[in-house]
Amino acid sequence: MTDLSAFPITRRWPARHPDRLQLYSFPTPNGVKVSIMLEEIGLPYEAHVIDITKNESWTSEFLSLNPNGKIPAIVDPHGPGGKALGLFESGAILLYLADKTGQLLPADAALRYETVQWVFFQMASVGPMFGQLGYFHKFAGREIEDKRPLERYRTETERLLGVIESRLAGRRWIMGDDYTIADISLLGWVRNLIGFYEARELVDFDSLREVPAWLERGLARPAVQCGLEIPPRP
Ligand SMILES: N[C@@H](CCC(=O)N[C@@H](CS)C(=O)NCC(=O)O)C(=O)O
Repeated sequence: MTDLSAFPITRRWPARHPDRLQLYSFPTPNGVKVSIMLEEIGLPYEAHVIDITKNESWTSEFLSLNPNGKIPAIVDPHGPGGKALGLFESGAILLYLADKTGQLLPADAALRYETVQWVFFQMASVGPMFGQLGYFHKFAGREIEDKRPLERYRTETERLLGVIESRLAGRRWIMGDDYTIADISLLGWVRNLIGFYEARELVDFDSLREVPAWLERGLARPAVQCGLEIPPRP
């Protein structure tokens, strides 16, 4: 039987199936990247809900796995060299799972780096900028009278949507015919922007052609539908 006792997180969130990959997450745009990926690749896993609305990602047990206090994080009992591996940062986890299973990341070196480039684009630009737009449009920031921060993130979000729109022209997925981790990294964020953040009109989403069609294709995938709900909200 696999022993995960070296990971203090398992004391608060015990593994019922320690030989399965352990996912610590919440169904947010960053969290669902990993659950969608796991559903797509068919790797057995056990999902633990880390309720970020109750600050559970700031508990000492969670911080022992991710000192940055953010979901998602994983423990793979069957990591490199057969040793258990803990990992945080959704982009790093997507790359790890793609490498581990040989799925959703092209084997050709040039195409691989092109895919990684789009994952980094999501991590460095789309996530942080859309997230700030959400804060200033829907959450506490909307009370702020000075609308310059909202305007700054609205403009930047529209610009980033334009980058994705251009990339998708003539392509079914970000990398063309093949659905990859680049799509997985972006789908939840674009969905969240027009859904949970209620920014559809604000960013003139309906003026786009390629992005809405790509989002619809992505959301039609059974693994995406399933992953979006994992782990279920308490
Ligand atoms: N760059 C990180 C960002 C993770 C992140 O921001 N997670 C948010 C949820 S989407 C979180 O855990 N927030 C809880 C908090 O800050 O209290 C990643 O992609 O994994």
